[in-house]
Amino acid sequence: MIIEDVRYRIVFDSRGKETIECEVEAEDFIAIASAPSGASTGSKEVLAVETRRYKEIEEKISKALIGMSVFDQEGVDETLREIDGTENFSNIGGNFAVSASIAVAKCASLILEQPLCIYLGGAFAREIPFPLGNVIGGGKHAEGSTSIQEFLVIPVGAKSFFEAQKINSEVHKEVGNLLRKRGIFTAKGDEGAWAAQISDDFAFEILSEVVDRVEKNFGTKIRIGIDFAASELWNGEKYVYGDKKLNSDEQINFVAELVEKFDLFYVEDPLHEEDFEGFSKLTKEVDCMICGDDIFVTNWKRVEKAVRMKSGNTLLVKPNQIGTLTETTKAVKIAKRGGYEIVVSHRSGETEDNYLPHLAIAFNAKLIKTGVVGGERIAKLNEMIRIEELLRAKMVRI
Ligand code: 2PG
Ligand code: MG
Repeated sequence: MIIEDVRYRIVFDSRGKETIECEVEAEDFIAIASAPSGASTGSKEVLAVETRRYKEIEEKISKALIGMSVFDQEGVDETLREIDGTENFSNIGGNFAVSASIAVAKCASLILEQPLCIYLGGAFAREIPFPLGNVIGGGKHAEGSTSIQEFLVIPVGAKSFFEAQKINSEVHKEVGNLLRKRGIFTAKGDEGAWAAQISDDFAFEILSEVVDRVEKNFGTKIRIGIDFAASELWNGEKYVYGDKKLNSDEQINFVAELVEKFDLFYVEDPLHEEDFEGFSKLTKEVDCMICGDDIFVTNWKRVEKAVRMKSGNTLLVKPNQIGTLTETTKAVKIAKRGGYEIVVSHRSGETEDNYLPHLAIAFNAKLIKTGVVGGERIAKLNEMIRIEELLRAKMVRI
């Protein structure tokens, strides 16, 4: 069962930007995986290299991987690291590495005629994560809209993934209707969330009103979450929200107040990417999922530090932040051992690839963050509906 060929091609992502996909061939099976891309990236993420270098990199990677066992995921990932030779994949690119790493796993699961989630360790998976739906967005995903990057909803009372996604879609639609009714022009940001020239306070007001209404209609509890993407708000000294500027302690108080006022279920990147101490302080203060994205960048060394310092209680998992499935899995294991919850996440620039829900099942994630609308987001949500049917799984207890 050896890898017979590894090929790359340039394709496009949901922002219309070039990205690469990798094709791995073994035993007459061909698997394809592509690399997503972020807009609010952490500075410690591995780097994506330019797509125009694909022929040269294809030659390097295929030379190294052809002849290896398609089932030797760790060996493949170590080889990708070796031929790159840098800490941040600046040589062959995290985008080339992650697409090869995932395509190899997909190819192995095809040969075994197993769903990817089962191949990756989900044989005992009987739980489906809740969808974390982005309904109002700003920051780097829609400049001119809210300062907070994402206003999210979690239908914590839903009985199935299908029902949960139905509720998230309804909230999304109703938020759009309410904004229009109030005479506010809206468009969609990179992840399909509503973008409008409104303040964060107003976004909370609109969202709370809609959540109350949809909760009543469905008879199902819905909670709110946010992604501050605070590194983008941090100017080196303060967090900048238009005219308002907050220092670290003020930001912690502000976040704690929001958690209290809106009964927030989930807060991502409330502080900038180097503030492990701030994460630790806030986590102690609030009863809420405090999730690290830019601060952890799916890097097990940073997760180890976080666990040691009790910085946050939830790990955001984005394989392209670290470049290989093996290292992604290692970060997840360390986080879980430290008592952290797992949230598997898309990027703002995505393709139609649908491996993400498989990872969420294999890692027994509590939430999957993959938007609410838009073809590239729906590709993942619909795949989770298929997985739910296949596993006859129940929602994670929340
Ligand atoms: C985030 C992500 C996805 P990006 O900040 O969590 O929502 O955005 O891919 O732009 O980093
Ligand atoms: Mg984030």
